[in-house]
Amino acid sequence: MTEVHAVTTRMQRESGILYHFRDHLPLTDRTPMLSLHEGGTPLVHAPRLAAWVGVPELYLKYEGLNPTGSFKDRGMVLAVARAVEDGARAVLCASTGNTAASAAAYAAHAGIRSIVLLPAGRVAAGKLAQAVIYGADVVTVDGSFDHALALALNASRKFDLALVNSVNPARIEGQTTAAYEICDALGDAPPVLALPVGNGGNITAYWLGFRRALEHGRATRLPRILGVQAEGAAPFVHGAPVEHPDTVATAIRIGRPATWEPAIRAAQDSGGAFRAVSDEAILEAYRAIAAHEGIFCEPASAASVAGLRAAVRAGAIDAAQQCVCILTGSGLKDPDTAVANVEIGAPIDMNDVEYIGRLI
Ligand code: AN7
Repeated sequence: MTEVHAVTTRMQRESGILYHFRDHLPLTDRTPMLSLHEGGTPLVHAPRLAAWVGVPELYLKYEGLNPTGSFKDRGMVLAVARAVEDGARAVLCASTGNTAASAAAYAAHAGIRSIVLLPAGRVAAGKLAQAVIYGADVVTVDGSFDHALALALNASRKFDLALVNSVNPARIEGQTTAAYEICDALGDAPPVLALPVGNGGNITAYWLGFRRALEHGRATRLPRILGVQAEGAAPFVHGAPVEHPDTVATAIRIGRPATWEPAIRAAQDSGGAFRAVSDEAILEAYRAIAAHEGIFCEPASAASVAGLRAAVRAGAIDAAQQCVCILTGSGLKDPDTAVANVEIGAPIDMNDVEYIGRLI
């Protein structure tokens, strides 16, 4: 083995959340230590966006820098590893897109098959492209995500397939690692944490992670958690399922969340709340995050910033505090939404240098 090879092999072996958080995750001697170098995402200081939101100090946890471009990789690496350990030859999930991309990638990396059920016509282009190219069996369902999830639950029972939706406890366990990383980066838990909520898995995982961080002395306090939903898909805000969920933030176009009670407890027990924001407010925040901080997230992720801004303006939270917003996915997942309302002018003459001068 060459020296370079030895170093890169070690880097691979000692990467990812299974290795880094091995003392905090449900691993056994037989769990394959899969890694695509997930986790370890940056917590970006965002002073210009803080002024726009109306808070003194704001950080963005940019989960779009995970290997498949979303936070799902943290839970998926563990869920797929446990499935492999249990002898599964295939994993199954329903998805608004990111779970499917992540499941397909980790299944490919582990050498097993993946079957992903997607709501027909409502999955962002990048996510669909990922699922296809990672080699998943992509099945579109004539219905919403909620129908696809019901079908996945049914099929997983009937055919004894490893379901890797967030009803799988390994998904939640893996996703707790983001809370540890935030505590380690800030030296404590932040007073306020805002994140987008769809199925309710991630808010459940963060609350569990912060409580464990407190127990282990990684933090001295717990954050208030603000769960943000899109107005057209806000079952946690209404306290009841939504029959026909709709929003530009297709990742969180979910009317019947799979994780209900634990998600509600996360908001309530933390002294936080759920809040709904309009699609206009989501897109405004989506542009502001990119323009003020140079970070391109997907629309669902921008709901966290839109919700925090709305809560500050409504006087619903004490604004004089350090805040963290979770940017759950990369903007490159959904290029169509970015360019939907942009007119690019006709090509200019190749010698028209004066055109550039007129721009400044
Ligand atoms: C970017 O991929 O449900 O409340 O099937 O992709 O844990 O569901 C995605 C959810 C937030 C909401 N931000 O998290 C799926 C899926 C992004 C997401 C959420 C999702 P949960």
